Amino acid sequence: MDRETRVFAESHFRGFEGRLPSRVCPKLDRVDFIEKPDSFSYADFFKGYLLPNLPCVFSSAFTEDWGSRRLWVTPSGKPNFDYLLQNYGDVVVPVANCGVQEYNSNPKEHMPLRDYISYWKEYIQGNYSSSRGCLYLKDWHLCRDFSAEGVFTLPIYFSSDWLNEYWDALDVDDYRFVYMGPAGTWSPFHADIFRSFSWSVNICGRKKWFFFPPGQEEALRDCHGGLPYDVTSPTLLDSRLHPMRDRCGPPLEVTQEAGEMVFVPSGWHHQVHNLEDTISINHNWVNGCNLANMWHFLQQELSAVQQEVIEWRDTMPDWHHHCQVIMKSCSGINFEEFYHFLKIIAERRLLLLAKGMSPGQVEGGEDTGLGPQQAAFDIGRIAEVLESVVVHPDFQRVDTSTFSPRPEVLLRQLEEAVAATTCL
Ligand SMILES: O=C(O)CCC(=O)C(=O)O
Ligand SMILES: [Fe+2]
Repeated sequence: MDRETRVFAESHFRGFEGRLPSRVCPKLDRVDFIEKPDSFSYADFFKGYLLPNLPCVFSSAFTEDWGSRRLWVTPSGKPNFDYLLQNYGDVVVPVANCGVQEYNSNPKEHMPLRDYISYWKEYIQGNYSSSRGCLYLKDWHLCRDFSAEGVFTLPIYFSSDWLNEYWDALDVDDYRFVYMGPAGTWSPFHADIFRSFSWSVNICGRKKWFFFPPGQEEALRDCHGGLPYDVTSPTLLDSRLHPMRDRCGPPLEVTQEAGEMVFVPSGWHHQVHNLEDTISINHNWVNGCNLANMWHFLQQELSAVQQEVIEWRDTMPDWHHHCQVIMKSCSGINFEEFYHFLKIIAERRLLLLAKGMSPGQVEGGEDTGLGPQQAAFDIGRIAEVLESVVVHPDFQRVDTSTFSPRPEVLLRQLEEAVAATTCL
């Protein structure tokens, strides 16, 4: 990141004064298409899409040199089943049944990739129908199971990715996925985990996306307050079932072709349909631009848990602690782990700046690859969110006595670093 972009970004966030940036969205009637890699810089993406939280599509030129686009695909553009079987046949993958609705999602089972590919071939032979239903391989952690070297190259635009940086540092999990399925498979209406961003590249095939800017989903709720499962369903036109539907504009529609890369902004609800046999690589990611959205989402999640178990509040001595335990099991993270996430990223950035700012080492920045200006920006964003975390009554109830450093100490270190980097 260059200095001018950092100054621009910091004044962008100052302008919001604590309001959530993702809630402010201009009316859009189309999604920008970025044609040429050579004339589109990280700063262009950062200022044009990441900061304003707007979707865009990158042309297939951006992924031309990915190994998966050669090796996973036949010359006629279909999934290369033989290659996938030879290289990954034994791995056990999660598979969703698109024909069965379970709440607002689909039930999942696990099977070896070779069994899924047998099913897929049968499905094609059966004219895109099978007694086993419509099965979609979703959320396969390819990078956790295999080296993904040569499969894809992380585009620089998406390289400030704290979620995967955090999980890599802990060596437990990641948010890097492969999806594959025949024409007709689809992902129901949702916003991404923790209000993360996502990026998605079609290795082969085509997808149709329906996007709604943050907040618009409220008008799609049914008369019981539930969000729709399928926004293309004719039931949405029934005003008794969806009384606020006419307050929501039509979705932004995008058709993503083979090789193209879609940027999904934070908190935008979307629904995705595979129009052909499709394989995609999708990552979820969080950074300084959507960190406040993640924190806001976690507060909402805790409130929802508290509402569910409110009747026990006065009789259960450690009710607040139980709410955090339930939150962790339902959402995958609670306030304690969120602090740990902030701490890991903050300490890595402080270290980077300490190295980067010493004489002769200004170009140091090997961790994010984005240099000291990015590190300084990151520290400012973490400081702002941590300031809100430490005064939150439910965080104050968390036992932080064994945390190292204590949250107030980390906050002070960050504030000192912010002051020291103003003229960087
Ligand atoms: O491709 C799909 O089926 C879903 C992708 C998605 O929801 C995402 O990348 O956020
Ligand atoms: Fe998504």
